[in-house]
Amino acid sequence: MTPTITAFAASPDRGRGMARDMPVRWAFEEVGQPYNVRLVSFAEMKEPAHLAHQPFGQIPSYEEGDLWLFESGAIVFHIADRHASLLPEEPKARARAITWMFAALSTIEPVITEWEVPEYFEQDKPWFRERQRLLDDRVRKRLRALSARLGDADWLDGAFSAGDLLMVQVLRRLHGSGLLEEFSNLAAYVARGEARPAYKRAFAAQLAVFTALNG
Ligand code: GTB
Repeated sequence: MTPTITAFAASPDRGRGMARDMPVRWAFEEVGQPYNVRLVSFAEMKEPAHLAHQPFGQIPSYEEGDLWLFESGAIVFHIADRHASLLPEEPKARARAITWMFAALSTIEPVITEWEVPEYFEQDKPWFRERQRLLDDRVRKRLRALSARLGDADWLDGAFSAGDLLMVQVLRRLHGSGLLEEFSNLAAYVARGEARPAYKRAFAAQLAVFTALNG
């Protein structure tokens, strides 16, 4: 059965691949699983039909027969778990790759999300610069540790895995900040992820939604 995911009918990111359907699309493309997309408006996301399957009224959700999932990380894990190529077979290597999935979402993403708040919503506040410096340093602290661990390797633990997929997707949110570029191996790591054919197909698919709407 072909799974169906939900995505923004009109993504506020204007097709930059920042919404959470992007890692799910990317995972599908990596494993070669065809998928359908149901586009939803902000109003539809808050209706009972959607809330029954995504309790927070957000995208993405995932439907495959009578299985409904939400949380992009859980969906990426589900896809990776059911197909070869995004998680190693060997149990310890698999556990380490899953650890990197959690690291992306639990250790790296929170400091980036916190960093985005004043960046996007509070630039008019008198304390903006001071807060921005503080949050820049919190992001740097995590990037420094990640950069030290990655070293000159291509991926975080052996072959490209779902851990790298989520990590690259999270780090992409720093594009344009200059912070990523302070760590040349991390900037190269993100570029390597974005150069993957599966990433490019996923990016093009979500961009096509924006282009169809806006010309
Ligand atoms: N933890 C959940 C997951 O990973 O699935 C988070 C899901 C989530 O945040 N979904 C957002 C959503 O549905 C879209 S992706 N928001 C609508 C709502 O809450 O009412 C977050 C997002 C939105 C916009 C941009 N952007 O414009 O750049 C980037 C990311």
